[in-house]
Amino acid sequence: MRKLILATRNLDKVKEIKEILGDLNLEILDLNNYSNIPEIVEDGETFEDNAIKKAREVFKIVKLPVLSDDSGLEVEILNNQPGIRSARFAGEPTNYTKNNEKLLKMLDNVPDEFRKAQFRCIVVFKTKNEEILAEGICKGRILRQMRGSGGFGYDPLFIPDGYEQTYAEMPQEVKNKISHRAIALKNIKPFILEYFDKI
Ligand code: ITT
Repeated sequence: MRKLILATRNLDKVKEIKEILGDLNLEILDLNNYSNIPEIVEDGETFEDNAIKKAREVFKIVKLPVLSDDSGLEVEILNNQPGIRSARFAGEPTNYTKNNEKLLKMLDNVPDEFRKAQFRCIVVFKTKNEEILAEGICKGRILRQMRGSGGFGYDPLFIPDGYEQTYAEMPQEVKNKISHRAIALKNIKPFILEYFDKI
């Protein structure tokens, strides 16, 4: 039974994870398929804490291999804010446009050379006997206005180092090769493959 449960309700993440893990020949479900799983309170102090918590809570209920993703944007001059608060930066419920507007306002008078930022993603693969963590980081900078309509979240404001387009302007296949999420998943893929090849 090659079933993997994504410990997320965020459909933007689900879409990217499914595209990136598409070659693994797995049946991938997410929490939108499990209405009995309550909202998980993300009260950890790090991406690792939150990713582990999501993986453990979902595993307890589904008892199938679980993959969680905790991710966000760290802006250097803002002491790595919004960080673990990226989803709800401008308040609840998550609103990507308001989050981007708040970020732009906070960086209003900040010159280009101080607009360095990075996306970070921690993924956790949890099975009955194992709990494996992997990380992916993508460094770049924050623009002065939103550009592009692809992707999600802070994508219209983020240009990865070595590129001219924002995450939201580049083709999704390119984002899925270079992104923080792509790197984290590339690092954890061998462990997922090993598990499913063994059973
Ligand atoms: P789950 O906890 O259900 O997985 P969530 O959206 O609450 O969903 P996080 O707590 O990990 O997930 O917060 C992720 C936020 O970080 C997301 O809402 C975006 O604001 C930002 N983010 C993460 N990855 C991103 C990406 O690839 N592009 C743009 N923004 C991203």
